[in-house]
Amino acid sequence: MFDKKNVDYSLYLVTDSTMLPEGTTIESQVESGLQNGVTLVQLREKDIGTGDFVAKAQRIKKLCAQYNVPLIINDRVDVALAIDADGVHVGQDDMPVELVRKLLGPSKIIGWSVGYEHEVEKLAKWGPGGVDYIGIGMVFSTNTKKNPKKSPMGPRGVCNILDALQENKAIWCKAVAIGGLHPDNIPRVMYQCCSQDGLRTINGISLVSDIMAAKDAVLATKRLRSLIENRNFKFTEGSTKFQSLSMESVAIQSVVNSMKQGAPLVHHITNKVHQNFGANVALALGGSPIMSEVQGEFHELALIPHASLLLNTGSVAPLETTVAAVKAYNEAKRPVVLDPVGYSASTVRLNLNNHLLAIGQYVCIKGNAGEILSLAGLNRGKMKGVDAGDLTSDNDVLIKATRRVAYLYKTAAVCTGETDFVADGFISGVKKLSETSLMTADELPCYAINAGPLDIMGRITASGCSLGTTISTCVGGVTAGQSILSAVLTAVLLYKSAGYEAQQKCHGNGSFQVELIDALYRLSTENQPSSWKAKLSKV
Ligand code: 3NM
Ligand code: MG
Repeated sequence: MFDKKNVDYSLYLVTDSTMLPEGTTIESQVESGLQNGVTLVQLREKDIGTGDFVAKAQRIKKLCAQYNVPLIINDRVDVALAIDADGVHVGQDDMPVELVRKLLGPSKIIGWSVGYEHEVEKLAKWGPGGVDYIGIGMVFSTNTKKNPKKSPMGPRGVCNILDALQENKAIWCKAVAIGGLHPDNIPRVMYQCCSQDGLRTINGISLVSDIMAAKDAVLATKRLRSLIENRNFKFTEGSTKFQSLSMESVAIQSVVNSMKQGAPLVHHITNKVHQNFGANVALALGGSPIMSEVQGEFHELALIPHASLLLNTGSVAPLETTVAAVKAYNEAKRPVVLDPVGYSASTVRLNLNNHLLAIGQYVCIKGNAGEILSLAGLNRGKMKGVDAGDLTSDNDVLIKATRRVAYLYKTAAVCTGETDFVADGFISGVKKLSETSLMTADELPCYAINAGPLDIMGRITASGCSLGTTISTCVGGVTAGQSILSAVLTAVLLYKSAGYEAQQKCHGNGSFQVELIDALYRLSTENQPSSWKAKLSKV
């Protein structure tokens, strides 16, 4: 009998006999898993007679016992009792948890599938005598679960459930993530999924097909195990640590130098209004713009030294195209900047942006006040536009929202306005299961950048989008020893200072646009940040 307090949830294999490759059996796949680092097994067999289920369960139980790993039975309390399994996993529509507990007694493990925060409130009311762990899902889309009643929640959805566990003080309850988890996304899920108080991460990765459908389940499990042990999730080549603010001017000069020398390829997938202006902004900074929606060349482009991707969802490119681009740049460990234009202005945009946020890792997410507030979930339930207007005047709320976005997506979040705010979410990333970040969302370093009112910025089109171009060009240039965050701060300072200069010189909207490009060229070429008008301060 296992002491359920000591169960290791880190690599939780759920079985499925319908996907076994030729020459394998459920027993051989499970044993390959057990030999190479699976720490918990769930027998999940649909469409199988009770007799067969019991016989199979007995065989798997024997195997698990050899490796000292607990066995959980999916759904069937009777089967679990019959073979004296270590626990049962039930879904929302299965036998109620209170009854499962009554039948199993206090020492067995009960797992529950959870997809929504209100379900966490329920389990909190049952207390430690109810649910022992939850399977949070589905994280990504998967072919394994037939007719799913939920849609993929992404790492953000997992964060929301972890927050709910903390808010409801369900400290006893462990949590694993499930659904579409594979080596290409597991490190990112481990990195991103953390409650906003920094105290709770997932305790394990739960999966079916990556092992059950593997032609070589030994290799598949070894690979999974090493990802779980590996603490260093690296999603760009540049260091993500910001050195120190006292090095401000020197750090900025060095970022600008690298940008000029690196001549980054700045791959834009952006709205039509921005394409021409953005290309000119990139050129003024010494970058090399390319506006490509040709999926076939994404991998090649991402491998060019100093390439970066700017994704602007203003006029919506096909989802398949944008997803392929993010994956290509993430895979090449090259930076991706996301500008979620009109984030929640329509359901189509909301779904598109949320999908992109779920499938990728971004070095920077830049938005205006309305977008950042929506992303942070701080204007939820309020009417769009009108209320955002009220909230945007409150800097404390904007700072909170910027930090929250940075924390949730482990990114540099930029909120634009008369004062721009930049929050550093990189340091909040969790690199190991069950580890805590020890930093809350509200404690993240945050910076303010101001150059006085620049009303004219709002009177030319694509001025916000071109800050995205500037950020992408700066982060593309980052070399070893520099940080992504200092590149983002440099971009915001440079762009605002250029805006100030252009406003002084222009005669109206038309000449402002021309002067802005001139000023970006001049300021970046002279590279004297101490003379820039925009100033950086710590919030
Ligand atoms: N439960 P794979 S998703 C069994 O969301 C199961 O509750 C889910 O399979 C949930 O690792 C899922 O092959 C299937 O994607 C996971
Ligand atoms: Mg079920």
